Amino acid sequence: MKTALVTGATGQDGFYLTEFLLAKGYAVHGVKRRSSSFNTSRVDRFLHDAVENGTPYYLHYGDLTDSTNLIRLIQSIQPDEIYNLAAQSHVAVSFETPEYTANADATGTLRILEALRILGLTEKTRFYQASTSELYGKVVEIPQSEKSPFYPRSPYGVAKLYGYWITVNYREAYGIHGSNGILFNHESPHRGETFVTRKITRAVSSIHHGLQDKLLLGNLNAMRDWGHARDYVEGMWLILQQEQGDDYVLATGEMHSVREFVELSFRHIGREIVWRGKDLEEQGVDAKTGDVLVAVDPRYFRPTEVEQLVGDPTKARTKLGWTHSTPFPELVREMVESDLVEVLEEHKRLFRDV
Ligand code: NDP
Ligand code: GDR
Repeated sequence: MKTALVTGATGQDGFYLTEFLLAKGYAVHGVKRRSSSFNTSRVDRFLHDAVENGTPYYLHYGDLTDSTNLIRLIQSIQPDEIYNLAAQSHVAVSFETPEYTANADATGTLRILEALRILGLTEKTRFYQASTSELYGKVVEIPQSEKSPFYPRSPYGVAKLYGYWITVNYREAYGIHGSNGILFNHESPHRGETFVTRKITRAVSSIHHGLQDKLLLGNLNAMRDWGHARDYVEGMWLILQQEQGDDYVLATGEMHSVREFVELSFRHIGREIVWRGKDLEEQGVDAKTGDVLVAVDPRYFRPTEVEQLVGDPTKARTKLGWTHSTPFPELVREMVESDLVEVLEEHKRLFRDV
């Protein structure tokens, strides 16, 4: 049985990757950080299965900012594969907490790689780094491939740039089987609620149930290459199954705007959006009733924005045999349908005890 260590186990990708690796017969050790309230809702089902059915799933306290903890964990687990998914992953928040973001996302990556060196695991353990399309930032070529130049536009992007290069450096300097997955945006019903896609699908669902009037957003014109997280975790695993460590773009090759995501989400609840006004005054209005359903709020603008990203996944397709399998409209539909149920359940839970 192979053993995998997954940092960021409680996040969106941590959930899908754990599900995938358990199905492949791995023993999975997740790392969760300490939090004052519960942060394991995505992985509770694995914990339950571990107790009830003996599923080889283990959750450990840990933090990417604590090297002693990482060394101890890696020493006791002796993993065959490490997937470093942990990060302060919110681009807008990284402008507010730049030093912490660098500590977790940049130095955190170094801490794991150093742990492998200190523990003499450079030959045994394969390492996956969660790199990102945010590395391209201010885009100079479209679509972006493994060969496109990087120009990060946020403290998050800059921290991840370090994570990318330190992984390449440890591969070249110490022969570690280290790889970067340069993943373009991937979403799902398990996406964090403050990323734009989930914020939209939750708001659309709340509006449908009469629990919210309108949705406030920042840059409606930003364009992203959005895929489904379930497809992308398979790519992560394939990357670590290759003979040599290497760097791969995982993307759909299609680009859509935030505006399109909004329109499509509202269409699922039978409401057609028309756009009125310009810039800060812009509003999305219900075509039939004239109700304002979307408004622009400058609080959600970023000091420096990444306007458009679209990836070229040719290398992943030809070398890994990887492709995404969820078309954009299907992704939006799945997220809206899931939130239509979840938002209502949350609301009922909230008012049940009052
Ligand atoms: P999430 O934000 O959903 O998950 C991040 C995880 O990291 C959470 O489990 C979080 O814990 C944990 N974490 C945060 N800080 C620390 C820390 N200091 N020590 C230990 N754990 C920490 O992100 P995703 O699942 O969406 O993304 C996974 C990785 O992939 C991230 O590194 C992200 O930057 C990167 N990425 C994501 C893309 C995407 O579109 N989703 C695209 C490209 C890259 P907690 O649950 O307590 O918050
Ligand atoms: P991103 O994702 O920054 O691409 O990073 P996010 O969903 O936060 O933003 C996408 C685009 O939408 C615009 N936007 C808004 N974004 C948010 N969060 N909230 C809003 O109200 C809003 N209005 C417009 C943003 O300006 C942006 O252009 C994600 C994260 O998962 C990273 O960790 C990962 O590395 C990249 O994707 C690839």
